[in-house]
Amino acid sequence: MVTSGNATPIIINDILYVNGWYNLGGPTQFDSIPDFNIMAAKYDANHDNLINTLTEIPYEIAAGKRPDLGLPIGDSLSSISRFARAWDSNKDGDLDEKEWIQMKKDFFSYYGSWGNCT
Ligand SMILES: [Ca+2]
Ligand SMILES: [Ca+2]
Repeated sequence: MVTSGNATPIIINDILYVNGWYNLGGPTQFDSIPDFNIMAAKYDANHDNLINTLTEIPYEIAAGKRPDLGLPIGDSLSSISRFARAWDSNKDGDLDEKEWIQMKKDFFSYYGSWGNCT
């Protein structure tokens, strides 16, 4: 994942200001995360109605994507599989529906209506 600084940092009144840009931070790069029932229907390999955070989330399901960059997939999307374990509140290795919904809400709360968190 690429990040870059775009301007000269300055200090005003002992505060350092740095302008930066996150490659997947704009609303046009935001992707939607499927609803839990769609995930369970497509990817719940062991049919326990839970989504295993290590084995049942395809890398391509992402919070943000930049296919226009022409970079390898690992450099052009922010996969949910990298972050999902943080929402495994009972630490059983799986996300149940409640945990999945909370993850979607948390991912998109900062971006307001930019993301699809229905
Ligand atoms: Ca499962
Ligand atoms: Ca869990």
